[in-house]
Amino acid sequence: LLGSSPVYATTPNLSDPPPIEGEVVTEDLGSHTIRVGLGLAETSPLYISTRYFGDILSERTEGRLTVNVFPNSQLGDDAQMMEMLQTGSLDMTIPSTSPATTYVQELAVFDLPFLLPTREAAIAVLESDVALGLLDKFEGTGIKAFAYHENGYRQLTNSVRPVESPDDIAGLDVSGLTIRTMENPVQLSIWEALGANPTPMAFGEVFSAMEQGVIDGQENPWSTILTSNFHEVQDYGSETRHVYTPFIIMMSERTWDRLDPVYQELVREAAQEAAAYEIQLATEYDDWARDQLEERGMQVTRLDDDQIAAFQDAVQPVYDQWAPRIGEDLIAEIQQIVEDTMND
Ligand code: TK8
Repeated sequence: LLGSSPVYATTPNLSDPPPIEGEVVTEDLGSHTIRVGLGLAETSPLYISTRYFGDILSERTEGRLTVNVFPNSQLGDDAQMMEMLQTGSLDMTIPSTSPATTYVQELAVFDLPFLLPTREAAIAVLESDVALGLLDKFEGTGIKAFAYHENGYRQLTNSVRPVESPDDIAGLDVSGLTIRTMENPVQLSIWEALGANPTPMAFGEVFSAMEQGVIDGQENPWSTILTSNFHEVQDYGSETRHVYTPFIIMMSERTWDRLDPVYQELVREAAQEAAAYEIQLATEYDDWARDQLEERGMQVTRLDDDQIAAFQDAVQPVYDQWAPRIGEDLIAEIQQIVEDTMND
């Protein structure tokens, strides 16, 4: 369960969604209610953009397609919701790539630490043919994947001590931090390399695990840390930016098959438009969320380049261990996009 405090009244100066234009399908091609399950809270950029996704669809079908959004992991966690797509008991979800590697192993490229150094490069990668090609690999799983959304740069929080270096995680004279990781073997390797006691866990259980002291900390983008009220149980944050993992907007193939091809095309387009809006919102939310966390009492440690380099050095074994399995060529292609973007 997520924190219990009321939804925040304050939100950043978020851009309004782009006006919904495009052709309206006036012909009755059937009525459908599409249920979308999300792990994050109602205040998250992801929830806001998913509501926009629904608005686009109902606008363009004169209300024949409607979207109901279920936030806060109330229908299950990422892994469970993907299984529900396969059986057809849920229509859509937008999970992180990390648990989705169960279906498409190559998506673990996004789990590699410090791969996408700037947001500009990261977004170029999300929109690239290389990354979009990975979504085609869901073929045959019972899931149709449409587009990436931003989750964002992941940052470390904990309830024990400020963290400036991997040594602070490992603890020299004291015990190492117990850190919740996503359910993914590369994530586990990262936190082992940093000297933590990594504990894989579904996102929906993280708040209470921290509240009960089962774990010392977790890592997620500032926006998720804020909108999930993690600062209520985490005194320290560190701006590590160690991983940039995206979300994927996806649909049950059973639902897809029930839709008229005209509606299928609308769903695909709306997913892309929602993704573009979400990436914009997530970008606007990020620094603002960090500042809000500080205002709400979290001690946030900024790290300089040398300090970040110490984290980078410590996680080098993760590349040695995983690059061959993820695919050296795929990694090189992504690195090339990053380089091209940075040289522009
Ligand atoms: C939400 C998750 C979450 C992810 C995690 O369903 O598990 O920490 O960052 O946002 O996908």
